[in-house]
Amino acid sequence: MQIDKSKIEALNKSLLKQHAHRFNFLESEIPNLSGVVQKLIDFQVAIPSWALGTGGTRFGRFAGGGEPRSLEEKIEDIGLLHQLNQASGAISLHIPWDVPENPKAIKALAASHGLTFDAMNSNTFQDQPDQKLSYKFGSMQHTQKEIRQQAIAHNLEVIKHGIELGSNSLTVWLSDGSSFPGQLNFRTAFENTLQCLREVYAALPANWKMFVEYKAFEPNFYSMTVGDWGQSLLYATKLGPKAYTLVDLGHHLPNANIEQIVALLLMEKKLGGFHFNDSKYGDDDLTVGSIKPYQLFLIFNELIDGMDAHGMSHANSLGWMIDASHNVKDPLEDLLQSVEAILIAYAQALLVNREDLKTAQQQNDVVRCQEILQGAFRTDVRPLVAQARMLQGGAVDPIATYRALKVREELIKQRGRKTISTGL
Ligand code: AFD
Ligand code: MN
Ligand code: MN
Repeated sequence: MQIDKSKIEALNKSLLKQHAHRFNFLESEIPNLSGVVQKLIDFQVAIPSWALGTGGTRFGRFAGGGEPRSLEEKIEDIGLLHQLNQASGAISLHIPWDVPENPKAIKALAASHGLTFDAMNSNTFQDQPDQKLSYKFGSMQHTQKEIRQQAIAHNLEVIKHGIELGSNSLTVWLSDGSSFPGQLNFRTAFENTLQCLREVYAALPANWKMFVEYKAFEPNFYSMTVGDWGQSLLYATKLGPKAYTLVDLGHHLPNANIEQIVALLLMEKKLGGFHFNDSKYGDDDLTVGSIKPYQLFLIFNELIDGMDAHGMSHANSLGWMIDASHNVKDPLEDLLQSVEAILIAYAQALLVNREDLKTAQQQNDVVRCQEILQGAFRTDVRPLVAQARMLQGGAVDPIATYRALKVREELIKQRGRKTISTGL
């Protein structure tokens, strides 16, 4: 389904007076507001194809109803999000969960919804029914060469699908590691993995990037072969200029200073992309900004500082993606909230007066530094984000619009109540 544009406009109309009042107030307070709004318009966040169904835990899964049954329906769902928020203009595919059987048709369908293909994700953390060898003891780190070869071949396959769709990056997340001391020789595991990644790297088209995603623990609980940003950076550096580190917010040990990691990776020109989510304990994959919005703001503060220092485009030089999935909300409403949280944090960070901050830092005026950051963080920038959306034909209030138009009810009517979407 697609939403009738006039229905969005009609609902916008009823909110316009209040919105204008709030926006005008901000305009009177903040200089160069149109520059900020334009940056928000340009900023697009890719939606992962695996976040459109209700997630499960190892204890159970509760279907939400009307979930997409095919890649086509997933694209349709992201199209709906993009219609509402005008900021979800890309999809990130996971292979083999979402193999495009007819790439030309899939590409055309995505384009008809205004969507492009962001990073392709490979999967060597599960065994597929038709798979010859098992990844039970890892994939690229494996002691057996044939299994390492199978993992390489899979990644080459993923690149091939990506080329057909017009993607230009590959994200490799490995669940490789060990759950007990002594199980692995760390050095051999690293070297095997590096060798496999080198072969995949060699197959990247000239304009492609490879993102090496790290994770501190789970599914392995003693060691992960790409366990932290140091290890990822080591692989990326050894691989070459097309390899970068990918930061997934949920993949750190509790209380890690992610904003500092981001600052240093950017300094080294080795930050490739982001998986946004939020967490209280670990890889909880909760809605972006639902637990630690201040951390998200601080991350964006470093992102802007670092990207500006290198003259990088905020919109295009890094891969921006959501990687969240859980089991109690309507996935589409959840994704609307996540994108909104990202844009809010980005807008707040754009308001930081960098000259003033630099001066305060030089003078060791610690109190002033905090005032500057928190002054930006405590600004209610929601009217800015709404303005950017509205100028592009999106909804002033996407969730209210989604509910008023009964989108989920319509999807349930079309697809049924018990549909299950591929993914975790
Ligand atoms: C994992 C990682 C990785 C992977 C995804 C699969 O974050 O990005 O692709 O989940 O659902 O935890
Ligand atoms: Mn991730
Ligand atoms: Mn994760």
